Parts: sequence; C-alpha cells; structure tokens
Amino acid sequence: MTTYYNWPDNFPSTEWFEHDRFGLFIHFGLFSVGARHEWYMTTEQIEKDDYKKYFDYFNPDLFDADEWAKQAYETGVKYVVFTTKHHEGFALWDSQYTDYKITNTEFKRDLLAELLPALRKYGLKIGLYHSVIDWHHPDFIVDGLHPARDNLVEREKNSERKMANYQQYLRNQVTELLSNYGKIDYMWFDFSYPHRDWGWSKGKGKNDWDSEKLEQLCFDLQPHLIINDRLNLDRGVITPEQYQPQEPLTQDGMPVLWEACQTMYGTWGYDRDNYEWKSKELLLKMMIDTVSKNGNYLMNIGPTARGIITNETKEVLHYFKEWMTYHSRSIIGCGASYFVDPIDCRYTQNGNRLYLHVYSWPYTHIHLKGLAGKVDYVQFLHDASEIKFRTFDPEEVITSTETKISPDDIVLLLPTVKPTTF
Ligand code: JFZ
Repeated sequence: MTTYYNWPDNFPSTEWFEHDRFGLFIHFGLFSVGARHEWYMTTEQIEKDDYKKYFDYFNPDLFDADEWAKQAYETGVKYVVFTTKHHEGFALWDSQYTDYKITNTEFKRDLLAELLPALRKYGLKIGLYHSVIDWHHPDFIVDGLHPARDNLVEREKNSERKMANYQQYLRNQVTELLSNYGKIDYMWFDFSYPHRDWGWSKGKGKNDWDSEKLEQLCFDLQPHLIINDRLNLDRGVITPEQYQPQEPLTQDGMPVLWEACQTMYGTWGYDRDNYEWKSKELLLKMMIDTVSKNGNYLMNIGPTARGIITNETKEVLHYFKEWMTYHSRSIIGCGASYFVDPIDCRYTQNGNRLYLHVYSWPYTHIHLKGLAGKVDYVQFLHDASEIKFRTFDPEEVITSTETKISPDDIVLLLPTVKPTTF
C-alpha cells in the first residue's frame, strides 16, 4: 500500500479505493424538482417556506433501485457515491431526527434503504455524500448573509441559532447512516471553506462541524471507511472539482490520494435547460487522464425528479460501457507510470503492463522514449492483436502497425520489465 501525504498511518487501508479508480456520483434531492441544478435555493434566495413546494411535489415514482445499480454496474464503475443530504437539508432516508425527509413526502419510501442493497447486489462499493452545510436546519448559523437578506430580522435569527445543536444533529444523522444501512465504504462530506467570504459556507470549517468528533464517530462506526478531506482536517481524499491536474498530485515529495469529481454539464443536480454538455469523448479522456495521474475518477449524474436517468446521460454511460468492455483492464487496478507520456498520449500502468492511450490520430508509429530494450510484446487491447515494434535507437522503441491506430485503441506493452524499472 502506498503511503500518502494526506492519509495518516493509523487510517484504514486505501487498497480498494486505489484499485477501483472509477466511481459514479449521483446528485439527487428536492432540487431535482426545480430542475435547475442544486444551488438555486441560495442563488435565487428562496425562503424555506417557499422552497417547501419542492418537498410537496417530490415524488420520484419511477425510481427503480435495480435500474440505477444496473446502469452503474454496466458503465464499469466500481463504486457509487450518493447524496444522502445535500445543502438544502433534505434527508433521502428515513431519519428520526427530522421531518424533512423522503418518507414524509408523497413518495413515502426510504430511497437509501432500496438503493444500497441494489448496489451491493451488483458488487459496487458504497459512498455516502453528506452535506455539512445545511440551509434548512434552524440552528445553522449563516455567517455570510446575502446582501438581499442582510437585515436586522435575519441577524436576530442568526444570533439565536446554536451551532452546537446542529453539530449534534449532524452526528445523529451520520450515526443513522453508518449504523442502519450496512457496510459503507466511503464517507464523502461537503464542504468547508474557511477562506470564503460569502454565502452559507463563509468562514466555516472544522470548528463549525466539530470535525474531529465527527470523523472519529465515522471510524468508530465503520472502521474501514475511506473519508474525503472536506471536513477541513487536512487529511482524507482530496476531491478537486472540474479540473484535471497536469501531473500526479504530490506534497512534500509524497503522493496524494485524490479523486477528480467531474460533471457532464458543469452542474451536479438535474439541470433541464443546460445544454452545455461535455462530449462523451472528452469525459472518457478525462477518466484516462485522471488514472494516468494516480487519481480516481468520480463522474456525476443527476437523475430527474421522477427518478429517471435521462437519455442524454444514458448515452454517455453507454459509451463508457462499450469502452470499458474492452479497456477496463487499463483503468481498474492501474495508476501512473514511471515513463513519461508520449505526445498526445497517456500511460496507465499495472505492474508490468503498460497501457498506452492514444488521444489523437492517425499515427502509424509512436516513439516511446525510454523503453528501448524493456518491451517484450506489444498488442492492441481491444482485440489482443499483435503490434510489431522495433528498437529505433538506444533510447526509443517504435511501435508500428500496418493499420491505423485510432484514438480509442490502446497499445498494450507486455514488458519484461527489467525489475527495477517498475
Ligand atoms: C460542492 C457542492 O456545493 C456542489 O453542489 C456539489 O455537490 C459538489 C460535488 O460539491 O461544491 C463545491 C465544494 C467545494 C468547492 C467547490 C465546489 N471548492 O472547495 O472549491
């Protein structure tokens, strides 16, 4: 097991997480009803009483746990992270600590209790997203009042709020989640932003959530948990959003455990009128890029208020499915290579298997610097057909093929591997 800068020695093993590499993020909640992603309660300054209509009209009657789990499985992901409570404060499970929960809606069912067993049935690991920010809880102090609401009444309300009560509420709900729903593999808290100067999260960090205690509670209840870094304790999986680092993340010369969180269209919840979708090719390239830099790729979907994964989303998932059928070996169980990626290519590596992902084409041959004399055999991954190669110069190997190398194809080098190299 690798030792990571952001993963203390006494924390549980990260083995499955490093190995699995590819996860599906699901953003679902009352915000799915408004269908303009998950932040509009705040960006549009909607009062709690007015937001209640989304609670009143929430009924994902077409939700089918097996269908979601099957879609995830077929996509090729190995774990799923689901929003148990987003910033809006609505609980997607039957919590005894609030009335603002799914079992009190017209839907009545405990969605989490249906979803998690279905995911397990498909062999998927389970991550729970849980917002520490809460726009609904009466004791949550809003430090960064929006100018439109920054009035005496609001300030007065704020002064009566008690974060200590909210912290207890957080612990109570997390206790339910980690006690009543079987084995949970990953706890994904969201989020602290101590340096931010506006909005609900203004200045909020570990003291506001009593993070030490919350983290300890998590490990007490599920000792093997992977946990992310958004409790502001400077440890846990780093979860950069919507950007790809240029090289594997490191700190003080040590590798960093990280996960790229990527949307399909820039926001997280169902966003009906958003047409700015990333291409499926780009989403795939980002996955490969992430793994080539030792990261995990958490790709997001936002089902509709009726509990349906949209056709546009399915198209992307299907594209991944097709690709993963032939290429998952170059993602799952892989990480960065010690070799430097050739131009317009990415390497991923698993032991003595080096996977070359070709991002642009056509090429008829590719120079692989530093691999001279280190390669035993070369083949495409998708059809296992042999690719001829030769040493071109002491420093390089050229693979060449009579056929074109297309962007989705992967050249698999089964090297040899002079033992010290890998
Ligand atoms: C948060 C949420 O606000 C968002 O709705 C979504 O759930 C996403 C996965 O997480 O968004 C963030 C949180 C932290 C930062 C940026 C967006 N940040 O630290 O830059």
